Amino acid sequence: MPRHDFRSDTVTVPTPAMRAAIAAAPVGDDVFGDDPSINALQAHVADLLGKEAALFVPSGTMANQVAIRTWTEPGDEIIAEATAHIFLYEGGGFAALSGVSLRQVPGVRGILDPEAVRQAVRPPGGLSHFPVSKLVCVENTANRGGGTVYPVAVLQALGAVAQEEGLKLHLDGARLFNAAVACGRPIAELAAPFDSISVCLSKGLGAPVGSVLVGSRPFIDRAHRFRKMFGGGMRQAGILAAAGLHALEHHVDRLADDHRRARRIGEELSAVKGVSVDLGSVQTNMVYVDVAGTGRDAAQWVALLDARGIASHATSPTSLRFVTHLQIGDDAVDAVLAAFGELA
Ligand code: TLP
Repeated sequence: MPRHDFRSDTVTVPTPAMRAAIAAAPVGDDVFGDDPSINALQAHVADLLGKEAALFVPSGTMANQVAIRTWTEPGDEIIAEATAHIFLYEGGGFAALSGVSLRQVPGVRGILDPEAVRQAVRPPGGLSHFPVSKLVCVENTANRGGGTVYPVAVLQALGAVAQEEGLKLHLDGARLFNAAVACGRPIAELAAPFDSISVCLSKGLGAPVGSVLVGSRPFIDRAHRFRKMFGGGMRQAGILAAAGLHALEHHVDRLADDHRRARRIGEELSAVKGVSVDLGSVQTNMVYVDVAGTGRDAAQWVALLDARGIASHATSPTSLRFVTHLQIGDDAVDAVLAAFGELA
């Protein structure tokens, strides 16, 4: 039975054409700055995002953690949305690796309100009691929000708040290309308000490994030191960069297909008895499905679907997540809809 893997867009495997690009990649020792494929990728992503420089790192987690460490000192505080990946899913790295506290600001569908961020900033130069607010972290798309996309005006307002309050602004853009495709704006426009941005090549874009951290030349020069400290200085990793360059050339526009398929899952499942989907949150390649009304919990649904060759992920006792990606076609979507039709 074919296995349709909806657990995450991290499960993609390289296409034959990507494997050919990997095989042909010129490589060198990147700790010496000698890898032509990595240098080409870094220059290309910096240019795409309208920033001066970029740094290739093994994972989205490392890109975020290097950014946090580069902008802060122990005892500082960072601000993030209450369900941010940096807070929930990075092993407490902000505390362990940078020694900072994290102030959570609840958003709506994962989207921060700029004025709520302003309220969360510690009073400057005041009592010695407070940590020092240094950095605001934004996630676009917002994963736990449903894969939601920030309106450009909100990004600009966050930029203004950060500037007025004297804070730096970091973007966890693990799925920034999904956001750009969904809202039809140039990716540089979405990146413009930010001092640093991390983007992932190994999610919907389909590269096997790799993320890129982007910012000003002085920021990236300092980030180099922390990438090495965190063990992310790789050697002939141009074979990975070549996969990333291939993905950027061939797999960006097709993200619209992933979004269309997620939307179809959301719309059709929301009509199934006992199932509910917040359709307003289905904006890109994710669908969170509430199964509370079906008489089965999320773990039972995962097991039932698994027996039919469909892998999904329980994100709470009552919620399942389906993520569409490079290896999910219309047949896989049909299989999910048929399974719910028969089992619900
Ligand atoms: N997200 C993964 C899991 O870690 C939850 C997923 O399946 O969605 N930022 C965001 C917004 C992410 O969603 C992820 C991965 C990362 C960063 C981390 O990327 P990696 O896995 O490359 O460290």
